[in-house]
Amino acid sequence: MTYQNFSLKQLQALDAAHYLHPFTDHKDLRAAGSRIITRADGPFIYDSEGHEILDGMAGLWCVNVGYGRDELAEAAYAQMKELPYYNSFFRCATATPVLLAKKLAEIAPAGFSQVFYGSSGSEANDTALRLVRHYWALEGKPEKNLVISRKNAYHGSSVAGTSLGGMAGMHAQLGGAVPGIVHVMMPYAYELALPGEGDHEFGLRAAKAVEDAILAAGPDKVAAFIGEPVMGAGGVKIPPASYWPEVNRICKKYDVLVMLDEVITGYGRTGAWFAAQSMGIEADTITTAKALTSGYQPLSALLVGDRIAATLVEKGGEFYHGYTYSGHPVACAVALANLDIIEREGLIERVRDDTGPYFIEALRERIAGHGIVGEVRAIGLMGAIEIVRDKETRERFPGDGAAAVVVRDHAIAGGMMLRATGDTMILSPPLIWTRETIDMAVERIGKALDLAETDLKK
Ligand code: PXG
Repeated sequence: MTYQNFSLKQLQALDAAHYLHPFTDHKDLRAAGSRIITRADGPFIYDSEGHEILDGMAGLWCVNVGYGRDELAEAAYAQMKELPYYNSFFRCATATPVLLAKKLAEIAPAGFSQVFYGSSGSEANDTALRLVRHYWALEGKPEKNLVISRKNAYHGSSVAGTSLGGMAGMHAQLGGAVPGIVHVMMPYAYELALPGEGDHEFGLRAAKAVEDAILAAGPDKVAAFIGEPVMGAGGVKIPPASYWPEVNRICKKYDVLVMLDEVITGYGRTGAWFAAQSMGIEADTITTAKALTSGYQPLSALLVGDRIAATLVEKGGEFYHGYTYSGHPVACAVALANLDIIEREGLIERVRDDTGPYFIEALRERIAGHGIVGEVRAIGLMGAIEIVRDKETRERFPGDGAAAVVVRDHAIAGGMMLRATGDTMILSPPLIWTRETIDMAVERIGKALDLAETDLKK
């Protein structure tokens, strides 16, 4: 049964009848009908009607090596033929996750030599939460179990992921978060800096909120701080340079662990394997998923720092945690082939030295001056465009994010896929983008902004 036998209308009817999509208003979707994406190649996706769309989001922040990589399909095929599955429980292992763990230890920041696998970022953050609490219990401090996070953080959609995250709408539907998680202000200068407050001072103040939360609870009650190096789903919020060093200093001072969520930033996005390296952040766990396989297979890897790993090994006792697909051999085979492509094609160096600097320059020179753009910002190949009614006062359009949806819809109609988060447009393209692809994207975004401005200022 292939989709070619179905018209778009038929597929949309079946979709409406049977498929509950993630993060979707199901009533709204049934009125609009889904766009059906049928194939993809390099930086482009194609829908059932043959429209070619430049994918400014790398799927959902994941397809770092771009589409159409036969090599990854072949790695999966070969592994499936040889051994499609066996578990890593009961003193067993398969070879592929072992070899991938060795590779991850080589590319990870110093002090990370162990890995725990899952199938998604949410699962990896569940693991991270349970692991840091287990760590303190093994150290004889089970009461040191509070985790500090940030408002608007995104750490996944499982119960623990939602609880760790700071999305108000998600919490409202949770009906009871995992206890022992508190949320402090995010390091988002564009909206939260006080009049006259510079970026540097703002970054220190946002970090001080972490210290205040530690002191409010008592340092002997606080297990860890969790944060994305750059808040992704929350709107590519890049903290001031003063923020992370100060958070690190504070966490060290009170012996609070740092759980770094690199589900988006991991595997090249910021111009280094990990943002821990490009941004100089010290961490005890690093959550990774998405671009580990460039989205060709579901896989997550929680990188576990030596401090925690040493305690697990020395103290022993079973850590009652794991998933059927922890260390899935097919997903791990694809990850190995994917990391090989990233390395062989020098994609990280390209982002660091060429396309990353070109990307921010293109946004600054050709987008920042637009009448409805309040700010552009980027790190590596991850960027944001703030949509405002008034550039000077930073006043937003009415409708809480409705304006960004207008921009997005014009962009997609003009062959450019990007995301709208609140009043922010976000971009996180495949790392295979060249200067020419960036030019194409910026031109299409500029046109979408023009059309949106006309609509919005009517
Ligand atoms: N941490 C971070 C930082 C993420 O961005 C997760 C954890 C959870 O990963 P899984 O694989 O469980 O989805 C994510 C996921 C969006 C969007 O709208 C972002 C994510 C997922 C879905 C939508 O930008 N990020």
